[in-house]
Amino acid sequence: ALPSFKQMCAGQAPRPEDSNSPAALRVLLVDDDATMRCMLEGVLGDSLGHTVQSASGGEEALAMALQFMPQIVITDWLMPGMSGIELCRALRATEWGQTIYIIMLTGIDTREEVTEAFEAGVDDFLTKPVDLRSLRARLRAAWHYVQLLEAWEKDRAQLRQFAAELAISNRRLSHAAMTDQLTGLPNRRAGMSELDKAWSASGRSAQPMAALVIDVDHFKRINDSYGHAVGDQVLREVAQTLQHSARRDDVVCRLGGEEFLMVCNNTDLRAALGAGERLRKLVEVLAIKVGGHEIQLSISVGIAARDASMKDADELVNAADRALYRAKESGRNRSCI
Ligand code: GH3
Ligand code: MG
Ligand code: MG
Ligand code: MG
Repeated sequence: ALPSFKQMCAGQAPRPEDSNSPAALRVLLVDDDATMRCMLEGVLGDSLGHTVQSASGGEEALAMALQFMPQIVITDWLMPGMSGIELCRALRATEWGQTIYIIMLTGIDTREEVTEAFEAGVDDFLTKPVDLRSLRARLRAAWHYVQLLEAWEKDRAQLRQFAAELAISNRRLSHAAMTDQLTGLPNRRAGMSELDKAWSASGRSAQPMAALVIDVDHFKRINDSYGHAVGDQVLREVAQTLQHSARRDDVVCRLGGEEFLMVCNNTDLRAALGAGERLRKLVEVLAIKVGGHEIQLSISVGIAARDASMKDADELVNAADRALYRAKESGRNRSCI
């Protein structure tokens, strides 16, 4: 015979508000027997202080579980419609149902059936008539499981957050490592990497490519006449002009000082010379206004296109450097190949 509701409530049940007792759990009760549901609701809810919902069958329980997200399911085995064991399998087949602590509470109790229940995924097995001392003891085990699970989920969420922040800061760092502080252009390292990429692509596609090395003429004079800060501003303006006039396929970087590199994909010597002259003329007509001064300047451009004699991208840049030297030697403000 089942103990009366009053008898059960008289038990020394730990309540969530006691500091040493389990916090309230979300418990879903599943039993086709209304008396049983009522009795367990009384014990678990009123007496132990858990949050309880109950269902009279497997299908109803499954639908409820989706809304209620129980931490513990206590289910009967034999019910009309979906049985407790089928409910258990259905829950375990979902992602959210994997971690629910399932207690089978049933009159069925042969050795094989107990095994079958565990095979279906239950975590604990209790037989009717329910012994409340045993139920409380097993709920304590369930509670420990829920605590560990929640701690683990919290750690995992923190770890995910940490990984996301790390990824953002890594992206920032690698962007900073590839960017020139003064001009915002790709720096030498980034430029050389673009050059290598372009070199490989042109090797694969058999398309031409070219490199332009650009140097501001008599830049030292600008620093000497107007100061370093004005010199910096002039470099920013020149960098912007170069970048804005570059085509989509071109990459402009600051090699250092007042020297820039433009990597031109799919560009032959003739087109590269056209590009160099265009840049040179753009800079020639610039009138940069800084600190009350209007500064005019020019650039020299050394140009080289990839040819069969070159074995790597360094040779291409060296050829462009030699062309730049010729441009300087022959009077500056010009493009040389
Ligand atoms: P040339 O026509 O032969 O290229 O003459 P130049 O004066 O431009 O060449 P040089 O290499 O003698 O001088 C380059 C100057 O650029 C010297 C250096 O102080 C200055 N410089 C290098 N980096 C920076 C920078 O970041 N900011 C400023 N303001 N000046 C820089
Ligand atoms: Mg039943
Ligand atoms: Mg210079
Ligand atoms: Mg220089």
